[in-house]
Amino acid sequence: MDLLEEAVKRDWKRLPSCITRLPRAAVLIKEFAGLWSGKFLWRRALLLALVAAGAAALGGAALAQPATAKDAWVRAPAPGQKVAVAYMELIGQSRSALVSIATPVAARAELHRTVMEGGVMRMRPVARIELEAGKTVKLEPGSLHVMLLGLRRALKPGEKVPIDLTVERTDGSRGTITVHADVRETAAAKARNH
Ligand SMILES: [Cu+2]
Repeated sequence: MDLLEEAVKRDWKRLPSCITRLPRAAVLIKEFAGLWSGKFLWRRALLLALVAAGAAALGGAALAQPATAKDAWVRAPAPGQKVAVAYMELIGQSRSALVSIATPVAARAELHRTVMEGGVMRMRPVARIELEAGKTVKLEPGSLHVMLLGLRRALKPGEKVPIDLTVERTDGSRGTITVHADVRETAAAKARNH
């Protein structure tokens, strides 16, 4: 074992990953160099294959999202209105929770639930939406919804609005899913406008 490999084995656990990637990359380059030189060809090829398989497995784990979203749409706001409401279906892939929402078209986005209190419809903020593998949570009119507050521009029917959903896994790590919500004009809005 040469000095470089020894240094990698000794230090990689103690250093931030951005730094440890450098010596590991150096080892990879060295392995490639060895492969091309033809020395211990089969052993080096096997090592490279293992490194590639390991990297693919790690990459796959990092990319696997704990949830997916579909059928996202935004109710087209009336002209001049600074607030819009978005709906979608969340499908859990593993135990997790939707913890925050953001979109470039609004200053902020909040999770809300519409509730009836003393015969009056009110909206209450929701801190998080719990998800489970195979469970679908519907954000729909009269129930859970996403409130887009402080719209930065008009939203036109037919356009798509990106909405970033931050989902927290049980280990506390977070992933972001971006959905593209259709801006739809509802029947009521059409009647008002025409
Ligand atoms: Cu609301």
